[in-house]
Amino acid sequence: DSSCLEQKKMASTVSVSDKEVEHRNLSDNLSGVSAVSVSDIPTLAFPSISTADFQFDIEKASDIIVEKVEEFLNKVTNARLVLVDLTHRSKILSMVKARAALKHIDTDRFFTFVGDITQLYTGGGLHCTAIANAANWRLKPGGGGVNAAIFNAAGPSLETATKERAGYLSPGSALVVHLPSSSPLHKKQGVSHVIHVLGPNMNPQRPNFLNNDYKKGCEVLREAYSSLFNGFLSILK
Ligand code: AR6
Repeated sequence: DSSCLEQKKMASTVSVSDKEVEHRNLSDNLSGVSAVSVSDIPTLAFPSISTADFQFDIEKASDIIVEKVEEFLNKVTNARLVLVDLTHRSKILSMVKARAALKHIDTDRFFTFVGDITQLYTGGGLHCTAIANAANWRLKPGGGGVNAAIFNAAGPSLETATKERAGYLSPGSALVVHLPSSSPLHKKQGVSHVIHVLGPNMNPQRPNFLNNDYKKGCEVLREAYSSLFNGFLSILK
C-alpha cells in the first residue's frame, strides 16, 4: 500500500526531505533528525483551530481548512503550510489529508505532521518560520491545549511581546507577534513569529459560546484561517 511504498522510498533516500517525514510521529522523527534536510521555504505550522477545547465539528473544520489552504496556495508560490497535531490517531489530520489528496493539493506545499508544535525542529527536523496558536480572547498564557504549550515553550518574552501588540483578540481575527531572539522557541526551534488566532467557540463553558450556530461558526472559522494566512503573508513581505 501507499504507506509501504513511502517506507521503501524513505529507506532508499539518503537525505530525507521535510515532505517525506509527513505523518510520522515525534519518536520516529527523533531517530532520523540528522538525515532530515532543513528547508528554507517559509513555512507556517498550525494546529486545527477550535476543534479540541472549543469543540468545533471536525468534519466541517476539515472542509474549511482545505478550502482556505487551497486559496492561500493559489495566491502565494514560495511558502508552505503544515497542519500539526500531537498523535497519529488525530482524526483531523486524517480527514484533512484525505480531502487535500482528493483536491490534488501539492504535498510539497501542504502536508500534515505529527508532533508537538513547540518542538518541530528539534523533535521532527521541520524548520518553521512561524507557528500558529489557538489562543483565547485575553491572549493569556495557560488554559491548556496548544496555547499553554506555546506560551510555556516560548518563555515570558512571548507574553510581553504579545501585550505590546494587543490586549485582546476577537473571534475570527489573528495577531502576528515577533518572537525575540532570546526566546527558546526562536533559539532552539528557529521560529521567528507566533501568530495568535481566535477561532469560534462551541463549548458552553468558554466565552463567546455560539450555541451550536454553525452558520456563524463556519463563517468565523473561515475568517480565522483567512486572518492567520494573511498574517503569515505579512511576514513574507
Ligand atoms: N502541538 C500540536 N498540536 C497541539 C498541541 C501541541 N503541543 N496541543 C494541542 N494540540 P486546543 P481550541 C492540538 O484545545 O479548540 C485553550 O485553552 C489539539 O489536538 O488547543 O481552539 C485556549 O486558551 C487540537 O487539534 O484549541 C483557548 O481558550 C488543536 O491543537 C481554547 O483552548 C487545537 O486544540 C482554544 O481551543
